[in-house]
Amino acid sequence: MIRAHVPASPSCPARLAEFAADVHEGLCAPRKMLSPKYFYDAVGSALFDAICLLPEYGVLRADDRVLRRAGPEIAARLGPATLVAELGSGSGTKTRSLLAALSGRGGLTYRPIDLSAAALQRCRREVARVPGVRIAEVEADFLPGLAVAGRERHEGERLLVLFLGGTLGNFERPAAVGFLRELRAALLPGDALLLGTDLVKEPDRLLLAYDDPAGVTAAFNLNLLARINRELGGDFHLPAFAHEARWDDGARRIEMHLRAREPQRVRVPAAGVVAAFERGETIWTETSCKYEEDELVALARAAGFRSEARWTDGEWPFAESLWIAD
Ligand code: AVJ
Repeated sequence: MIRAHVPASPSCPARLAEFAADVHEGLCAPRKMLSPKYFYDAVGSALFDAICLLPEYGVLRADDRVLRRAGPEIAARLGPATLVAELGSGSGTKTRSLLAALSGRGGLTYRPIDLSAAALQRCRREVARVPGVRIAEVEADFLPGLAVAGRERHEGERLLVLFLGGTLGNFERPAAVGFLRELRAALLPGDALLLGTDLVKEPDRLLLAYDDPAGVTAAFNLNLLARINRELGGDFHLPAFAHEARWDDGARRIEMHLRAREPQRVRVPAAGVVAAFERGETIWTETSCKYEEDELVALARAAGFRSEARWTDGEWPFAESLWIAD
């Protein structure tokens, strides 16, 4: 077997230790699982950008359309003097039009927060073209990153947090409320959250979006195992796992799994793991909850916000909600 000895994008030592600990916990659990936040190394971030180009995956285009349409109204409602922080900016393509609308009346500071240094580099290039925007990247997880970004706030300035693309869906519903409460605790009354959520739609459309015929999503999912091999010295044999997307109607969520095609044993030395797989056993790698529009107001209230406005896309049902911290 040919093995690359150089990681595609090496994590810093502290990050690597956390990755190792999470891989240990996830692969030793009775139901094996890995966190979707580890999808986004340099390769995974590029594969996600490719997913967003797929005709079957309407999420990003819907987000982008709604933001273009609502941008001027969002800017008018929020007024000038805004510090903008984005959780999980990725390459920032969908954010550009909104930043342009917001910076119309004077300069603004934009703090994209992402775990992927590669994505942040691309984000800087994308946003550099928007006049009046000063960009200062934060390479961190969401809430620690938000704490860093919030420290930059000037007297009387309002903080606008962007959480776009439907990423909230990665939390199970109860965990989503918990996360939004923690986010609220990092804000001051009057601060704003612009939240993108993918909406419930026909299961067939969703299944195609998460299991596209060209296999890009399969590659995105399998890259998580490749990353474990690269960064933690694992010996996952990728062809022995199959990508799988399922729709859970009761929980209104897509699940992504990696299914072992045959019984096998996998070693991940840097995580101190030897994991045995039965045939057909899966690693649960992602949850993507889909929301009903009428859940969103209650969600705002439960998290300590009031729901100020909402815009939706009809072509690919998707909602953009503007919430104000109480
Ligand atoms: C970036 C979390 C919004 O759940 O749709 C895309 C990630 N996973 N295809 C999503 C993803 C598979 C995406 N989010």
